[in-house]
Amino acid sequence: MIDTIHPRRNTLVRTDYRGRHKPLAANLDQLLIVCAGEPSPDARLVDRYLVLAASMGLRPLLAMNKSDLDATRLPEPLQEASRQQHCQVLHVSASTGDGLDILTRYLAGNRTLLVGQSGVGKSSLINALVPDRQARTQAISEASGQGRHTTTETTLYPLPSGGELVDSPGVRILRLGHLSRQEIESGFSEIARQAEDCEFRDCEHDDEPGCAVRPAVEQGLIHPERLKGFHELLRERHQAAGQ
Ligand SMILES: Nc1nc2c(ncn2[C@@H]2O[C@H](COP(=O)(O)OP(=O)(O)O)[C@@H](O)[C@H]2O)c(=O)[nH]1
Ligand SMILES: [Mg+2]
Ligand SMILES: [Zn+2]
Repeated sequence: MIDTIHPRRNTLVRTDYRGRHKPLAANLDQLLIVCAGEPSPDARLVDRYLVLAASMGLRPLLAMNKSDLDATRLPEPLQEASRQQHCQVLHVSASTGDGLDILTRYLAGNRTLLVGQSGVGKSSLINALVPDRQARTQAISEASGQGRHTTTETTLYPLPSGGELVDSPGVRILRLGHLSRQEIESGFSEIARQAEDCEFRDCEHDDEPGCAVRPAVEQGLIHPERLKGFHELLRERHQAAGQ
């Protein structure tokens, strides 16, 4: 029986196609964005994760996994995005254990949500960081087969160093249309700063007169890919509002 629900610092919600919110996890501290050389990083998706982190007040971390395969440099738009959002970048390998000691230090004492494209090595990282995890997951998937729980269930893994890892497949469908303009801007700090000089408060930085963001892109002060990412989320917000 549920007696009381303690106040939550933040709640991660999944928005379904009807716009209904479902809570997936709460009281998170950090967002660990996992990338790899292969599959190659999707800058647009990382922008979305950074917006999710900023809108929830989570510290973003980016783990470039599979460092054993090749010298995986972060694509330039991603470097820029991490710099602007103060997102620490770590190079790790779930296979060799390289860099996991540093990652462990960042995870200690925090509740961290793990996100990233399929195939980047999220499960492998959990296996490497959480003792006995492999045995447990196998037992679960054998029992439930391809059942619906395996795709929607949120799992909280306690870490030996304190803190927890949260794996929530539901967050992979990352709809952000319900966010306010301000929340979207929180994931694009350099655009938000520049937008203070736009003539119109609701300037969309397209071809409005007196826009301060467009010229900043032309002068190389704002990366064009970042403005594209911002525009994509504004469009999504308009669509959600129109439904
Ligand atoms: N070489 C190498 N392969 C890795 C590493 N981490 C994961 N993989 C491989 O990448 C594939 C996808 O990993 P998985 O953990 O299932 O990714 P997930 O979809 O994000 O959970 C698997 O074949 C892993 O063995 C790594 O650090 N180095
Ligand atoms: Mg996986
Ligand atoms: Zn503007």
